[in-house]
Amino acid sequence: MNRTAILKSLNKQLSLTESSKVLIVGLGATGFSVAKYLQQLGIKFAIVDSRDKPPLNDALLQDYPDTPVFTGGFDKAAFDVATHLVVSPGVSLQEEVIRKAIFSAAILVSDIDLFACSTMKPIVAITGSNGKSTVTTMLGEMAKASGIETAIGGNLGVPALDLLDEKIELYVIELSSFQLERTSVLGAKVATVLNVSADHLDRHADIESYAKEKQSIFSANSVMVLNEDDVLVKAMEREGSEVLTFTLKGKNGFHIETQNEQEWLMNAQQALMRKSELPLEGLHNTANALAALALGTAIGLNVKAMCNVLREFKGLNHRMQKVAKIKGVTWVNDSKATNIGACIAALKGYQHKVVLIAGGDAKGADMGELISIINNKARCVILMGKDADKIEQALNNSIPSYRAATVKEAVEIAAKLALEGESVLLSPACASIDQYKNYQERGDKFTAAVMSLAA
Ligand code: UMA
Ligand code: ADP
Repeated sequence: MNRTAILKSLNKQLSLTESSKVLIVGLGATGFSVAKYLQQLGIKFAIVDSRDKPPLNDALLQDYPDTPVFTGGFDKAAFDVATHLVVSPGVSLQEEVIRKAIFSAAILVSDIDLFACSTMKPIVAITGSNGKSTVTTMLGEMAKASGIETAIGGNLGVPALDLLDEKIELYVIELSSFQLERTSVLGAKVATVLNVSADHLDRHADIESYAKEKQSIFSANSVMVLNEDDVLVKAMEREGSEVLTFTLKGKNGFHIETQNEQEWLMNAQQALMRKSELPLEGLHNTANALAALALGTAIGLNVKAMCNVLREFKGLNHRMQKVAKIKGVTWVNDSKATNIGACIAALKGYQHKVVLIAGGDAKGADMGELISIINNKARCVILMGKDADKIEQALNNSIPSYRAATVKEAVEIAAKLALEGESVLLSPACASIDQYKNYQERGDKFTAAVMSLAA
């Protein structure tokens, strides 16, 4: 779309015009992408960030030296003059100054709204508590293998606005509940909620309101791809919409079936590929593969190309990633397991006992839900981070537990405890931000500590 068409669309859908005054809240990856976008369109903006020196401050002022940037708090005067707020996903909408500005008529929009107004190309939108990045990447690869110019991003890493390019024919966008709660005009051609389990309950009132934010990924005309095995997701089905389903338990839609003693990934009666051809371990990854096949089918991708991508898909770093096998002990980095659902999925996959390293910021979740699977699969746990106490109290001495100050120390303790034939699994069930920059840093420090054991 050219500038004139984008401005027309922004005006129509978000009442945003060249004379609007936009306040960007948060100078991270999202805020920077919004600044670049507005600058190109010639729309005035200012930026606020509660940090004294946000990481992208210098880069922004170098590129756009005249931008008013207010740091070290949320400057009330900047909110008072704003006609529109673009609030970064990491900033809560419950901040008083934001609530007041919206109450007195500032229009809340997200970077995803701006993105959706700036392209006519089809958007596939993917959310869920777990598996978003894996399925987004799988589908992106499938579309590319089918010969379609495809861009993938969103919560996955590259902000949606940075993906905009005339040559792109399809956008595959991962969305978090935070992005969805502030988005109103997405209009995805195909959308999915992969699953819903407790996460981000420090920001959402309860799991129902969290699920409701996820549900808002479906626009009136979206083809819905739904997880038949998840009660909260299944309840999102809307009469009159085209629906495709995937299941590990049932025999409808995209599912698993045994034929001639082989398990097959199926679409209704059609056998697609053998389950044993999937390199990714864990039943949750079979569900992810079925979801990607359903999404790909909804946009008309070639079945052969989709299956070939799944045959080659080795998984993303920090998700059940095998780091090393040392003296018969396998070390696994699942640092991206930042909630209970991911940790449960990891533990379920084991037939032998593991030494589990867990803990960090539980984000308001009830750690009690983890205990039966931990007791079943772990021989002992090593706990760290802000909510180590919470997990220890829930465990109530049912298995031995140890404390570590850092993930490096946890590795050193695990090396003394793990027996030949066991695995040491970093699957924290918690976010990392109480101790680390992000889950990547936590996972990298785990890997480095394991490698120094190997050396
Ligand atoms: N900030 C404040 N006050 C606050 C909180 C944040 O001023 O109270 C500022 C920070 O100082 C920061 C800025 O807001 O400078 C923006 O931070 P942000 O946290 O919104 O992060 P971005 O850099 O814009 O990255 C966001 C997503 N981050 C979050 O949702 C927390 C990234 O997802 C996403 O990749 C990126 O947009 C591009 O779309 C990361 C994530 O952790 C991977 N997501 C969560 C998850 O997956 O569980 C939801
Ligand atoms: P997200 O982007 O939703 O965080 P990822 O694909 O990055 O999802 O995986 C995050 C964590 O969730 C990893 O620990 C991974 O092993 C686990 N996981 C992936 N898919 C699923 C699923 N379908 N159900 C439960 N856990 C999953």
